[in-house]
Amino acid sequence: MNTPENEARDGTRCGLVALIGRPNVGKTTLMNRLVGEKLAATTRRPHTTRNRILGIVTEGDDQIVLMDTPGIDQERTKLVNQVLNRTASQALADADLICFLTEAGRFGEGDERIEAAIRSSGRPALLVINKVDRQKNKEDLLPFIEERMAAFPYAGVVPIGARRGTNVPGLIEEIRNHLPEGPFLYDPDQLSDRPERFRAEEMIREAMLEQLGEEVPYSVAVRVENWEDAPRTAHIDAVILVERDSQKGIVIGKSGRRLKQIGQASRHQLESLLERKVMLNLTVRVEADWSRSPRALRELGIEEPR
Ligand SMILES: Nc1nc2c(ncn2[C@@H]2O[C@H](COP(=O)(O)OP(=O)(O)OP(=O)(O)O)[C@@H](O)[C@H]2O)c(=O)[nH]1
Ligand SMILES: [Mg+2]
Repeated sequence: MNTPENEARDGTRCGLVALIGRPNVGKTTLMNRLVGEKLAATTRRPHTTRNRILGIVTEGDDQIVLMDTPGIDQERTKLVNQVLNRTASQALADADLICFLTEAGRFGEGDERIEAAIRSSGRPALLVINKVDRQKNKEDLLPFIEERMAAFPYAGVVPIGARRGTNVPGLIEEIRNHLPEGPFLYDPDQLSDRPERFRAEEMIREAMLEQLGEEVPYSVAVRVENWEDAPRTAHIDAVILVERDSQKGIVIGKSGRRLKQIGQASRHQLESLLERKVMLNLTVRVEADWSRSPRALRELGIEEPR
């Protein structure tokens, strides 16, 4: 039937756009910025992102489906790392367009390896140079861009500052120019493939990682176990899963002070996400070696692709 609504949908463009790069280059910061909401945790530590998360940006007749991925890393001893790398590789294979994130002035061996993976994927790619605020002399970017263009035929090069949003509209424009024609994959109002519960877990995890710095390995997970919505308050029970008693002690801190701080910071974030009061009951539990167990990975939404 040719209703006005159907007609409006003719000529749409839609594509899967993978955000790929080393740990800590700012992929999730960029996704949150592009979508305009905090969908997932970002921290100053590497290995913050643990699964593929979709962020959806719909503008006019264009829909950009962003795939945030775990940073690609060399260390492959732990199952959790292997799964992370595979998740990122799968995103490469699925993408219509790749945004390869690098840091201004910091292109190393890890980046070269990723560039090689992009080459063998055969997909078109944009070189996105993030953290330009850190680059004192912007002219220094020019020889770098020349070098990269000589190494790989990027479809475009876009310097940005994801944290402050510098040139992010320019990046959106560039991505839109490379979208294939096709129908929208998601409802135009939808921002992510993840439910609110996941976003809540991410906020608690972010608060925890920020509070703990390097003291606890990233194999710490958060699980929301119960969630009840009252008219103006959400009651949320969440547990922080750690692998060892010693880690439990670190998270709880002296006379419970750490856990209290994590709880306060998370509650604050959750209240602005949910736009209502939040009663958060946060506990810590030891679940030995969860990061080595495929079952636990699946339970936590860290899929193990074939
Ligand atoms: N100076 C500066 N810092 C930034 C910028 N964008 C992101 N960052 C910071 O870089 C750090 C890492 O950001 P994330 O978004 O978590 O990085 P990621 O690539 O998703 O990292 P993984 O998930 O671990 O792979 C955070 O402290 C961000 O605030 C930027 O434009 N400028
Ligand atoms: Mg991330």
